[in-house]
Amino acid sequence: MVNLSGIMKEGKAFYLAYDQGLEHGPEEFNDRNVDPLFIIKIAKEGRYNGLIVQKGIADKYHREIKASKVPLIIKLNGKTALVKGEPISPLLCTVDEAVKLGARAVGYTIYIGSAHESLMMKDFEKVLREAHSKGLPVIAWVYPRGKSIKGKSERELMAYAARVGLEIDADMIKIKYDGNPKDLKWAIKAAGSGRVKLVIAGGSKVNEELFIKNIRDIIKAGAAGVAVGRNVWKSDNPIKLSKKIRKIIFKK
Ligand code: FBP
Repeated sequence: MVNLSGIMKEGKAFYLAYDQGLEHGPEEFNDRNVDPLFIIKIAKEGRYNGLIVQKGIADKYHREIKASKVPLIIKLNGKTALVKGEPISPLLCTVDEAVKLGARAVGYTIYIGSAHESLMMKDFEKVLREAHSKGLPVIAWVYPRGKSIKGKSERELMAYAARVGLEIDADMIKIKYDGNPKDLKWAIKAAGSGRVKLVIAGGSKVNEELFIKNIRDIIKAGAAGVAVGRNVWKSDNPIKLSKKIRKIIFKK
């Protein structure tokens, strides 16, 4: 098992995700949050213990990310939202490159259920082996997608995503929350009741009250933390909101 202390504090994870420029495109942004410097400032002032970006931002904003002292998590694969059909997320950055850019951990997406699932599983295995040989934790984004998941319940899919993370030996699993704390408790059990840390994605922007309620429920259910993006950097006051989330996660 690799050491997670570089990206966790007191066993908790509090990450700011900013790979949506690739995954969704600039339509997610406004004049303020289109600028990576604005995000780095939130990560620093909000005292996140991880900033998740693709290699391009890690490279072009290397100086500022380093100066912020926020641990860097590089997402190694990705795709745009423009291609339709069964999703596949190709590798865009190697573990070696991530290490050179100063990453403390790497992230990798697997779309379970996609017709291309096996290719992503195979790449994940290589990434895991390389990362572990360098003592670097691997966070698996496990998202059920594709035609084959139609008709399956959200509870079933969320627990399956969590279990896949345990089975493939991810150090941490990032999944989407279906909004039901009971289902999340089951997913946490499926992931070995804490043997693999579970972090939850924020999702598209919702009103702050609901967002905070979800974070409370998520932490109460036993998740290790959150990796949030849009709900924070689209907020009118991202630092204030970050402080609220921090308080729920760290209870201080
Ligand atoms: P958000 O908190 O903004 O949802 O970010 C979490 C995340 O996993 C990002 O890392 C990623 O860009 C995005 O969601 C992918 O979302 P989707 O696959 O649903 O388009």
